[in-house]
Order: sequence, then C-alpha cells, then structure tokens
Amino acid sequence: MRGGALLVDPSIGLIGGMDLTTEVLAVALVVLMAVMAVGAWIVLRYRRTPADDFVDVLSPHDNVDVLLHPNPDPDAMASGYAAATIAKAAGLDARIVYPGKLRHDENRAFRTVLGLDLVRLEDADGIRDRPVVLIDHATPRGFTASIEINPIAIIDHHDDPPMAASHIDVRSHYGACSTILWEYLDALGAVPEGETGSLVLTQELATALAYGIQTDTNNLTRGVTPYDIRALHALHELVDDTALERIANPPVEPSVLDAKAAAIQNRELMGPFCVSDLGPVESADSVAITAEELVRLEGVSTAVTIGEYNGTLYLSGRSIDDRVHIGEALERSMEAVPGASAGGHARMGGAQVSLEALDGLGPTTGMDRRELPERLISTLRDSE
Ligand SMILES: [Mn+2]
Repeated sequence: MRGGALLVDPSIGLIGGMDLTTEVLAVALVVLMAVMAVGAWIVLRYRRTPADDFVDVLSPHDNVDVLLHPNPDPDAMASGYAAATIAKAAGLDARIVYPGKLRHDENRAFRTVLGLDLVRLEDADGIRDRPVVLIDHATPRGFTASIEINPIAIIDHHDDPPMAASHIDVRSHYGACSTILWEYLDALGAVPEGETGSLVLTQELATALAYGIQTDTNNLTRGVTPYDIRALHALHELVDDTALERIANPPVEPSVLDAKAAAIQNRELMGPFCVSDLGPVESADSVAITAEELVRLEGVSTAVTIGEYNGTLYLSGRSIDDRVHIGEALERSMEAVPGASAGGHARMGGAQVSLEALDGLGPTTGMDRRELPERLISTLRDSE
C-alpha cells in the first residue's frame, strides 16, 4: 500500500512550497482583483456625467439656440460658445443668441478677437419654436415674450431658482459658468486642436473659457473655487496669450476719454460720496465706465455718474462701501420720477429716465437736473 501511503503523504498538498488552500485563496484574490479592476473601468468609462445628460437632452433635436442673458459678459459668451460646440459635435445646428446689447469695449473685443458668431434677438419670434438652452442665467429675460420660452436645458452658476427644463445644472458655488462648461468638455473627452476627435477644444474656445473664468472671478479674487482653478489650470496651455491681451486692453475710443475728463472735472464730493454729471455723452457705456473710474478715487467709496444720451439720462453707480446698497439707493432717489427705471445690486446699480419726464416735474418738485447730484448724495447719506 505504498500508493495509499503516498496519498496520505503530507507533501502531496505542497506545490512549490505553497499549501493548497493558500494557492486557491491566491487565485481567488487575483480573480477578484481583476473583476474589480474591470468593474472600476466600466464604471469610469460609462459613468453618467451631467455632460452626458446634456448631450442626451440635445440629441433628439436637429437644431438648438443657445440663449445668453441680456448684455452678455465674457463668461456668458464663453459658456455659450462651449455649449454650441458640444451641440454641433452631437450633430445639431447650433446658434448663440442674445437679447440686449454688447456693452463695453472689452465685451465687443471678446467677440471680435475670438470670431464669435452671435445672433441678436429682438423678441421671442425667432426662437419660440426652437429648442433653447439657457446659459449663465436661469430664466429668459430682456426681450419681448421671453416668458413664452421653455428651455430644454439650463446651465448656470447664479443663486436664482431655475425654471423647469429636462436638464438643469445650476452650481451656485462655482465662480464661473465657464468652469461648468469646461468640465462638460473634459467629461466628453474633448481633444485639443490637431488631435483626432469629434469634440475639439480649439484655442479660441480655450481662450474664451479662460477669459470667462478670469472676469467672473475678478481675476481669481472673487468667489473663486478649486473647480475654477482646476479648469483654468487645464486650459492654460491651450490659451492664446496675445488674444487675451487684445481682449483685456481694447483701444480706448476718444469719446470715452472725453467722458472721463468730464467726470473728473465735474465731480462733486461729499465725504465718501462722489457724484458727477458728464453732460451729453456719445455712448451710454461711458456712464458706467466713468462710475467705475471715480469709485477708485482715494477716499471715495460710492460714485454715481450721470450722462445724457439720445434724450435719456443714464445714471450709473458703484459702491465699495458695504453699508450702501447702490441699486436700492438709486431706486429710492428715482422714486418721485414717473417713467424712471432704476435698480441693481449692492455694489453696482443703474437708472434711466427720459429728459422729458425729468423736465415735466420742474424745479418746484425738487427734481431739477441741476439738483440731481445733490439729491443723489443726500439719498446716499441717508442709506449709510
Ligand atoms: Mn457668469
């Protein structure tokens, strides 16, 4: 029974010095690790991202209008550019549309330097029956019948509650909407120019997004998050520095210099308040530009400029004083004037009133044009 003795020989369970049970365990462990690795790869590869949801919502359509808020800023334009790029890569015919006006030289330079194709919107007629994506705002506004628009998607970073849509991605903790759109491009596997892929992150698009992040975070000093920094970091090597420089420092129009001269010359100071009547201006933009300039005067924390353009008086206010809510202060100072509109945020506000409406009241009501600076200053003092 030597064979029988062999069967019970303890050495039968040893292969290469390893116990049989250990070997089975080792194989099981390797198999388990392989399964986990494949599982992780599948999860990573096929994980649903907000970008995938966005593409899903777009894909049943042949065309889409990417709608920016009125007077779009670089962040809105860059985000719209990215959304339209994603839509085009998904096979849609995409347009970028906006109501209002492209204000400020910087915004116009942004459009020109980057060769953006933007369509201006007068009312809802052109887009009412088309699928609409809202970018950098959560409710359409600033054009006739805007209430009739039912967007299919909303991508925004403001606090405002969004209206209903199939795809809603509002991240109010992000410094820029451009950051969200960069994350979309990244998740969808966008490739730099020159590489093969259906979704291309061109130099223009990268420059636009980087500029959008920079302006909406005030050069990374306001509301910036690690997400914004990460996006900017990833975009950095694709950015066209010369284009950035051209957008940031557009040539100054002589009329803007004239307005600045008038703003400095005509300024009236009372403590930290500065009000200046520029008289007639060649563009309403000058009024906002000069308010931004005057609030930087040493000792001044709140500035309001007034300019006359096309029969309308434009007022623009800036405040770096937390006790002054400039939007509300302008509203209060315009309360007595019929047809005047005013409002804004704590640090930035504006008002418009037709010269006719102002004249109609006459000096007896205390709202003569010459009294306006004084009246504004007293409203600002009351709001302290
Ligand atoms: Mn924004």
